[in-house]
Amino acid sequence: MPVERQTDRREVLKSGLALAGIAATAAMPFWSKLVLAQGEVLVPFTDMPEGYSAPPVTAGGIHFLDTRHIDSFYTPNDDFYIIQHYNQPEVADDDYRLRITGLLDQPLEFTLAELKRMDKFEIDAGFECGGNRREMFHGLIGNAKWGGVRLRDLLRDAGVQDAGIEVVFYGSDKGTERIRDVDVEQAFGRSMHIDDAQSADVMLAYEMNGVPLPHYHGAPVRLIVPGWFGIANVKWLEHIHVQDRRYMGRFMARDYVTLSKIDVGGVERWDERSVTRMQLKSTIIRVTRGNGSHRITGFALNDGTPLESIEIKIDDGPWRLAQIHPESTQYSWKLFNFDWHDATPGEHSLVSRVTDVNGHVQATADQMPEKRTRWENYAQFTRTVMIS
Ligand SMILES: Nc1nc2c(c(=O)[nH]1)N[C@H]1C(S)=C(S)[C@@H](COP(=O)(O)O)O[C@H]1N2
Ligand SMILES: [Mo]
Repeated sequence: MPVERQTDRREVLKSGLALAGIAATAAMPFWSKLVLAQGEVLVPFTDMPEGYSAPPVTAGGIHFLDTRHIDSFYTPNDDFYIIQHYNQPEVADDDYRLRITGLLDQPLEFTLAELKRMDKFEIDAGFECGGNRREMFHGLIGNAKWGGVRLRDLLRDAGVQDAGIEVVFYGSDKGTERIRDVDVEQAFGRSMHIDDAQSADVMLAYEMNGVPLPHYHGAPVRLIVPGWFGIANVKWLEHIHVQDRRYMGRFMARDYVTLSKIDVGGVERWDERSVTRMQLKSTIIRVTRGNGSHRITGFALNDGTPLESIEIKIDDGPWRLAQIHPESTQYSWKLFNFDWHDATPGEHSLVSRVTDVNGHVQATADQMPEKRTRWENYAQFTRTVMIS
């Protein structure tokens, strides 16, 4: 079947939505509220266990969304997913210090008050855990407005020397790691190439949705790397170090490493690479019924490349264009909906796919590389529902 998609570059460029990373064709004349209307009810997924629910937030625990209940563009702070690999350190605002060290003209140290006096930067960014997966119906996701300072402003003031090519970010949470046969204490650490670290969107956030960063999300300061998987966003950030060689800590080089068989310059190789930029992905999260019609809702995430379209396929029908939520911005999640007017009683399969402006289309399960690790699950995800 032909894809319902018209690309008129002029239209796209004219539209303010193009700046928000959405092609004009994917914008829509209407978008009803994310909150269910009076009388609108969830249609049961037959691929979901009866009584399914997401666990509540608990100290030290992990939390994920019951994606059927997403009803706001910004995820409420107390429902945003939570993942940490060590402890959840408590850092008092007054005791907080951020140190920037390494191959710099001027090593720097900041208090929280000093960071707050600098030029403020805000950005909408949604992200998912690299380990997000179907078992939790892809609920390791969230979208927030982050407020803080640009990392590149701090790096500029510190003066990165030519030899400084790698920027390492350490949290104040620590654990014991067995490396070969030695136990050593390690802080949570991640790194980036200096060019990535100096991009205009990378920031140190002390606010989440307009209030101070909550404890579980890394208070008082965390890194936010828009367009990257959650693992990049180091919480409880206390130390940034610029060095002349690759950092090979657990979360860069051993864990959050995708092992997959891919084409490497014409040779099929088992490749290992760090989980970094988000993959092109969309997922259907709910189906509702109200006012005599059905509505399919979902989310899409990617690395910030503008989107061309999000489409829905019902059973063996054609791909049909879904509508993207108008608040969407380049790095936010893109919530989408599709009004399904011709639903018939019985069980149906539903799947979404997202396409970016470079023509990359979300992979089907069959098109996914052979993969042996649990990270980066971005294949098209078929859901089944029972229409009564
Ligand atoms: N210091 C620290 N930062 C961390 C982690 C961690 O264990 N320690 N977990 C990472 C992972 S794997 C994810 S998915 C995100 C989750 O951020 P959130 O808990 O605010 O949603 O934080 C990242 N930052
Ligand atoms: Mo994660």
